[in-house]
Amino acid sequence: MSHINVDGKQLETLELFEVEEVRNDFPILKEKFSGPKNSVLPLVYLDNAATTQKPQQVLDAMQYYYRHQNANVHRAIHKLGERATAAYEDSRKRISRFINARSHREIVFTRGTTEAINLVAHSWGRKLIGRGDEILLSEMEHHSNLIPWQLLAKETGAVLRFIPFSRSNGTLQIGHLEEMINERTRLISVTHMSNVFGTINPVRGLIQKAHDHHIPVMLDGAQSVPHLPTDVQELDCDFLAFSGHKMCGPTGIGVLYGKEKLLEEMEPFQGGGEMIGSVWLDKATWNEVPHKFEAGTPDIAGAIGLAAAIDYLDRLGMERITLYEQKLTTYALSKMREISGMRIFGMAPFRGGVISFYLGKIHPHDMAQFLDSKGIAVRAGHHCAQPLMRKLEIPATTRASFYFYNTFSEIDFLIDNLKQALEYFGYGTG
Ligand code: 7TS
Repeated sequence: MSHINVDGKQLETLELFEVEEVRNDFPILKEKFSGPKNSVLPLVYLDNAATTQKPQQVLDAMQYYYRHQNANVHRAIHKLGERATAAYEDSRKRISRFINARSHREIVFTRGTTEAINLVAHSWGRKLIGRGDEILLSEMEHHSNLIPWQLLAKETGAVLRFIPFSRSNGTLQIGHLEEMINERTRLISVTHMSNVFGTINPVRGLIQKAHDHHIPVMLDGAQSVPHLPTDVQELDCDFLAFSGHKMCGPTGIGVLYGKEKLLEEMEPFQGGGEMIGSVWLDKATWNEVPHKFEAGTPDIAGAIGLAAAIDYLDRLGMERITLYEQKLTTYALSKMREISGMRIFGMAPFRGGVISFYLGKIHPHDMAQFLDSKGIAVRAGHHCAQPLMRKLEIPATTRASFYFYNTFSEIDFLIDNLKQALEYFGYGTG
């Protein structure tokens, strides 16, 4: 029996799912493109860190909502409104169970990870952060977990400090944590999994250490929640942000998990309908959490679609998904390393299925375009992590990122075409 290891936790090997059966649930994976000389190119979708594809079950759930339940939530005194409200609030409960929150009141619907982090920076930060206070981030953050804090720092006079990463393998240099924490540290906000390196950061230890100093921790779970079993009580994180579209759900919906006590202390994010208790011309009181943070008509169909996605992932099993992706990634890494001139950025011992690379002197954009001409969708660029790229002294990488519906033969096809790219751009394979 083999084992996988996520952040130091052993997961038993489980019987895996049939990937071809899984693929049948995703209509878009059957898309084809026209290639040169009237050839037909099947889609090989390896851009899952950007967004994932949607199974029929999610599409059906959203269509069912619009066909049978559509009304505004929380307001109507009619049967359709009751249906919509029940479906929306039931989605919140299912999401709450998925990450093992203590209560569904700890689940705030947002537009995505970006909005969830902005919400905390705004509502928690502007209330609790003052001049000279310190917020600890890491050097490997997506801009989503950097710019909101820069804006807060500019406004309040707070100071941002950064846990460094190792240039050699893309791991967080967590040993620096103790010396970086001081009596002015108010919050640590780090990514659970890097969208460039694939590194799974050792957040359990980080959270424990932070809590020893009574410092709350926010996790950017955009890349981790879709791929790893997530238990917020076990992690004991104070906030967690994630996006529906990176886990088979629709775009436009995401989640901020926050410990209820912290959410209670925070000011609202946006003002408008639904988030109020009572309103006078010159003042207002606020609704209870989580509604205090959900001003205006929410993305009802999005929440329902996300809950359907979560049901889908649950049925496959998050541990199975992690295990399958680890096997796929280990295979891809071993094959890629055999290609001469291959530089892979991020070789952490605990990593997910995101592989950033540079092959020979082929510019990442040229590489992505070449692969696209073969039907392979990858991403090239700075991946919204410019400070990380600056530290590596590169402008961009090509990035292949996997999900549970990718196959070993797709990896073989990628490897084959990486070798062909070397020939095509005149570098040979030797
Ligand atoms: N944090 C991380 C670690 C991410 O990878 C992303 C999106 C975000 C935050 C923002 O998520 P959003 O849903 O609010 O946009 N990452 C990527 C990517 O790597 N390529 O496209 C989007």
